[in-house]
Amino acid sequence: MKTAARVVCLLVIAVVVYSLVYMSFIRQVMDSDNRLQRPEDLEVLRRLKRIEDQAVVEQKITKKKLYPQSPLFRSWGAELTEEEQMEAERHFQEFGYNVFLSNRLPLNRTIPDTRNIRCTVKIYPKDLPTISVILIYFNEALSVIKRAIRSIIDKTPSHLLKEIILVDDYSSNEDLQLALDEYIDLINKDKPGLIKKVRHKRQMGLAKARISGWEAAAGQVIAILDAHIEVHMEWAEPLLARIKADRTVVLSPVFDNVLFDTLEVTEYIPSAHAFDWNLWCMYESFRPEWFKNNDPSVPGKSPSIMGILVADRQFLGEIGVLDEGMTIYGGENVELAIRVWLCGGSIEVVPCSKIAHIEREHKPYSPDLSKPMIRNALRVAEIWLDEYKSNVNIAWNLPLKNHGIDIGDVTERKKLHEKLKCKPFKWYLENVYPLLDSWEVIIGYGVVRYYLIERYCVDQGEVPGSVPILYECHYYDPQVLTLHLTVFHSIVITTVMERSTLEASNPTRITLTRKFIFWFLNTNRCLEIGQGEDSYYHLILQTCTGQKWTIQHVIKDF
Ligand SMILES: [Mn+2]
Repeated sequence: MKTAARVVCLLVIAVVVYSLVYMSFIRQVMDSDNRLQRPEDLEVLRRLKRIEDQAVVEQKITKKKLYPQSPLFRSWGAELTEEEQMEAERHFQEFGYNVFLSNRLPLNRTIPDTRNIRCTVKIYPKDLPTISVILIYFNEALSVIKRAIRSIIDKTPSHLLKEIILVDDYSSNEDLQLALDEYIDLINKDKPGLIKKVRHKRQMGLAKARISGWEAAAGQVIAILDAHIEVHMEWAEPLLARIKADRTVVLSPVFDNVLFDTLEVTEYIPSAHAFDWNLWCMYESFRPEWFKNNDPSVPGKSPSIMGILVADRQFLGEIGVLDEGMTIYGGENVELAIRVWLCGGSIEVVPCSKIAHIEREHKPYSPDLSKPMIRNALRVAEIWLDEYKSNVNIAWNLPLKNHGIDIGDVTERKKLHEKLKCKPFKWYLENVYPLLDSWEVIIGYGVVRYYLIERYCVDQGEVPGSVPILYECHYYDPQVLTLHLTVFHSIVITTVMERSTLEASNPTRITLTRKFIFWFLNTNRCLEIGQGEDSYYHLILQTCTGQKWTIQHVIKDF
């Protein structure tokens, strides 16, 4: 008993001592907090902070900004010396992204895993088809290509990676010859034959470069990628598993955006790929069926493909790979997409496969890409769009006949169309891409001119919230309008880009007679021109005085 009482007594003493020590500690902390709260101390702290800030500001001021207008230096590079700025800007002008920074980042840098949580727990079969990864480039920065190669080797299971094929579309950069070859040799020493290089003897454009890669490939599956990418972990498995299940699907991974200036990776949410009648690419929502899955990791059907593509090598061959007749840039991906859908396959975007892709600030191919874009779009229209082909003319504001643009020989591709027994384009519009407006109600398009002063056109005006204005004709988008037949004898005027109305929430109704257009709103006023106090002519709404307008191209006489 005595021992037990002693133990209890000792325990009580221990608790009391511990409590006292603990409380004094708390007091001290509170005291020190109080001390910091005293006004005189706060003032000292504030002064110290001011001095510190001043020092930082002064340090920044000493670095003169050489290129205040350059997009490269908007949020990056404040601490660079003048020499470094010059180097960075020179590279940026040449490539459209931050090569200076790329050269200083590790080739195997870590990028954030942006996949949906459901992707991270998926388990894929071990016996997947092998993959040949094809990287297409024209004057790409060496460190960017090296990083692409590094990421593919590090993040693709080695038993699945058949090879990496570099396709150089006749780059002029010297370091893409010797210095790149040295890097290739270094890797091939470890893994003989892993990296191959195909170099064009003249520039042949994106479509031909992709075909060259396909021709050189031996893997069961091919992935045709840009060279300014880094693949994410487990990028290949979801693609290979999907193609193993169905060899007729052509797939796109989801791109994350690598900012052209800081090279930071920002997440893009998976969505379908689509295009407008210019055949410009854009993102589009997945179809309602996809949302019914309630699972963002499931592949979704897509009307089109942006350009990066993964497919069964043989299946792609069977349906005609890519159209060799496409030049430089643009439209070749839309051609592939339409052909895949019409001739026995389908296109899907795979959310669990992610690739970080640098979106350049400017493209180095050629200063004006609209020429090859138009030519390629007309070529796609001629081969695939059937009765809808004139929509491409409307979208680019070209006459329906005799546009005078050489689209090359299309007989081979038309033969392919017949041989594969492809469905009509109408089926595609109805079943694959119902969101693309078929434009069947358009009866006229082009610029709208005042009949007496042909120099001036109706112009969409400033966007957003545009109020149309009278402006010297330049024949570009904000002046290219389409006349839509909506109700009998009355049409709504919209631009190709965006609906523009003269009075908010009140579509402009116009009555038509023959080739002259009289404008007339619900209020019985007309769109006319009138001289303002500044002696210039302005677009005005007034009681109709019989002024007339003409539209550049008439589809149906009205
Ligand atoms: Mn790209």
